This record gives sequence, C-alpha cells and structure tokens, in this order.
Amino acid sequence: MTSATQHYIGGEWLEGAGDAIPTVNPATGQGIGDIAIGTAEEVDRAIAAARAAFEGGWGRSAPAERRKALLRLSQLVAEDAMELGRVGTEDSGMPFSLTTGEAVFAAEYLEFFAGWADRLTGETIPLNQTEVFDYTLREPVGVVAAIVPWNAPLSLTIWKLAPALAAGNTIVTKPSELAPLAPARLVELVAKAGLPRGVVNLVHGTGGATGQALIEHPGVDKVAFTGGTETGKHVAATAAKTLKRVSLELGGKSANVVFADADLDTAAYQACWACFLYTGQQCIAGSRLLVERAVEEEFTEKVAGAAGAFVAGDPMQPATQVGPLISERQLDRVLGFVEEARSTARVLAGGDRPGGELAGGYFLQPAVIGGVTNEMRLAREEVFGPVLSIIPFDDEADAIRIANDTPYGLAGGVWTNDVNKAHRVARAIRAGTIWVNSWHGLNPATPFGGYKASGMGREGGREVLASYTETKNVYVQLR
Ligand code: TXE
Repeated sequence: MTSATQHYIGGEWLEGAGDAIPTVNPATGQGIGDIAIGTAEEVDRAIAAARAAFEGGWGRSAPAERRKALLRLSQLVAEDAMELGRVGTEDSGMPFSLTTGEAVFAAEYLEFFAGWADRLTGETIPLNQTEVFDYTLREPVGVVAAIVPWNAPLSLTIWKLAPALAAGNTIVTKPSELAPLAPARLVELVAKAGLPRGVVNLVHGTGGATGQALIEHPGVDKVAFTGGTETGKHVAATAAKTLKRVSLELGGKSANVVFADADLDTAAYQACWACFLYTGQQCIAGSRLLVERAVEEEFTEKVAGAAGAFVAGDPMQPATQVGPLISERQLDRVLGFVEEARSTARVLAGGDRPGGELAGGYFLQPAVIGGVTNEMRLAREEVFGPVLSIIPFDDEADAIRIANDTPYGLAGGVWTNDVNKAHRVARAIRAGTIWVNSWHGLNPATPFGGYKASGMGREGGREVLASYTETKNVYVQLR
C-alpha cells in the first residue's frame, strides 16, 4: 500500500480499518490499487484533527502565513503537474493532456486565492446613533467537509480547498471512491508544503458510508459538495439537521444556441468540444445543441463531420482527446441513451464501442444525435457521456424558451455575430455561466455555479469567499 491509498489524518498517513475496495483504470478495466472505506470512527478522528488545527491557530493565523502556505502548495502542484496528470489519467481515464492541464490550472487557482488571504476585509457602518462605532469582521466558518466527484477530481478538490484555506478554515476531504488517487497525490503535496497538522485531512471511502458520516457529523460547520443532483438534495437535507452551511455544485443540461448568422464551421467544431471534453462527463457539458431551423441541415452536417475528429483512444497518448467513461455502470447508462435514440431520433455519428486494443476499457465513440425534441429523455436528463443532441428552433424567442425549459441552470452558450442578440440571449438564459462564441472559459477570478437544480452558491471568484466566511458585526458604545 502506498500513502495514496491511505487516509491522511492530523498530519499522518494511516492504514484504514474499513473494508477495501478496488480502484480501477477505466481505460483497461484493470485494478490499480485498493482504498479502505473510511469508517465513522476515522471520520470522527479526521474532524477532531481539523477542529484542533482550527482552534489551535489556523483559524486565527496571520493572513501572510496562509498566503505563503498556499503559494508553496501552488509551486509544488505546478512542479508535479506531470505526475498528477499521470495518476489522474490512470485513475479517471481523462486524457493526459487534460489532467496535466488541470494541474496547471490548479496551481493558478491556489495562487489566485493565496492573494485573497489578506483581502478579506470587513467594513465600518455609519449608524444614526452617533456615539456608536460599528464594524464587521470576516471570520472563517470552521471545519469544512469537501466532498468531491470523479470527473475532475483534482480541480474540484482545489476549487474548495483554496478559498477555504485562504479564509482560515480547516478541511476534511473525501474524494470519490471511483477516482481517489489524484486528490490523494495532492494531499501528499499539502504535507510537503508544510501546512500545520490537521489543516487538511483526507478520508477515502464510499458516499453511503464515509460521505454520509461526514454530512451527519455535528463537528462539521460547512459541506462543500460537487456531484449528482439527487445526491446533492440528500446532502442538503441531511446537513440541514445540524444547520451546516452547504454549497452544492450539481448537474446540468446546458443549451448551446447557434444562430444562422454565426461562423458555422467554428461553432460546429466547438459545439463538439463543448459536449465531448472529459468524455462528456462534465457538469457544464453543452449537451443540448440548439440550432436555428434556417441552417439546421447545413449545420447538422458540419457537426456530424466535426465529431469524426473526436476519436476515443488511449488516454495516456498525448494526441487523445476522448478517453473512456469512468466505469462499466456509466458506460451502460450512456449506451442506454444511445440505444433509445436509435428508435426515437437519428444517430448521425458515433455511438459505438471501439474494439481492438480498447475493448477492455469503457470506451464509446462520441455520438451526435439529430431529430431530438426538448421533450425527449435525451434532452431532459443529464447523460454524463459523449452524446450531443441537436434540437432546432424557429427564432430568438423560441431558442430562449427551449434553453430555459429544463430543471437545470448551470451554463449556456450563444453563437452569433450580432452583438445585440448575443447580450439579449445571455441575459435571458437562466444559468450561472453564459459563454458567447465560445465554451469552457473558466478562470479562478470568475464565479461559477448553478441556478435551479444545478446547485446553490458559487465557486471561484470573490463570491466563493462569502461561503467560507461568517460576517460578525461589532457594535461599540463610545463613552
Ligand atoms: O455521483 P454522486 P455519482 C452526476 C452524473 C452522474 C451521476 C451519478 O449525472 O451520472 O451524477 O454519479 C459522494 N453522503 N454527476 O454516483 O453519487 C460520492 O462518494 C455524502 C454530476 O458518481 O453524486 C462522491 O464523492 N456523500 C457531477 C460524490 O458524493 C455522498 C459529478 C459524488 O457522487 C453520498 C458527478 C452521501 N450519501 C456526478 N453519496 C457534476 N456536477 O460534475 C455519494 N456521495
């Protein structure tokens, strides 16, 4: 057993006492190690260690201490990008070019939030009672449980860890049981960066056992969760019993709206990226491609052609853009959507499992589906796989109506050369992020999160810091 498969509690790597479960390389279907399912006692110890670190100094530490610690970690993450990438690819199946890119982005994220450590200012508030001095303080929330999924495990851990630590919180993180190794590698770097013991803890395990113990525990002040919408609802309901603060980043069914006046060649290629990146396993997948009816036939042909450039392959090869799905279960689920589309709509490209050397992994050739209506299951449920549905619309109002006709509200896109139309549609789509003539633009400085069933709260930017701080008002009677 290496440290990557152990729990990290109070600054020590510990062999887990719980049952072992294998972690599998999705490109081969072969096991690459075992993790132990964190028990309630281990969760309890990790929370106690985080509490001790919070009260023992980190919660009241000088901002410069936190800034320097985050900058050291950022440096270590940047230097380790190749290894973080290798581990991440082996564990999650995401292409090496993506997992190394994620590590570089993670380093930038840490650097950005390091800069916030001494900028969490309060304000003075002028009151009508002139003999009073009133001011606010921004204080850390306390112990944060960071629950992370498998689709971008390194980024999604960092999105929580960086702002939480900058604000003076301590953390217990639980990676997904399906892709735990890159977050574990990150925690090895945390140990190297010399953060005080107990500031960051990691407990491996399943959602039902270890995750459940975390969200029920009265010692946790806030849960930061990314995952499926149904799990998110359960997390919020459970956390409410002890009134924990909760932020949720959940699923999506985002509409990418292409008007007839757009650069159709660029839009067609980018629309494929919008859906097929991360093998479609991204909350922000542009899975509903809305096209103006006047150019439906021409554009659909371009998209089906562009999809051919996205060939599923060995994720360790630098040129591979599409890796396998995370598990056999996820592959079966996605194949179910494709099979349904064969009778209810038209499969225009992909949708088959590649054979040969890839036969042992959970690969699927990215699919483009035409003739989809917004009422079909394909357009309503999150597929979480490389399946792009094309839906025609009549005019701007129709496009907005279809884009908003979904329980989700995570992201959206608009392709047009008419600047007025671009801004009108950007305003009208009820979603947390809108891209104009692009997709996937994410930056540590910008807020990210969902409307409606896509979640609560924001990650990134200045806004995330509100969810990792409490505001205290101090009222001073002057004599
Ligand atoms: O996610 P879960 P799953 C969507 C996507 C996917 C579906 C199911 O549609 O097909 O969700 O994926 C932990 N208490 N997304 O089952 O269960 C779990 O161990 C506490 C969207 O993998 O939501 C893991 O660490 N924690 C998405 C994390 O929650 C619990 C990312 C996410 O797992 C728990 C992933 C519990 N009771 C899936 N049950 C996105 N928005 O990016 C599970 N967990």
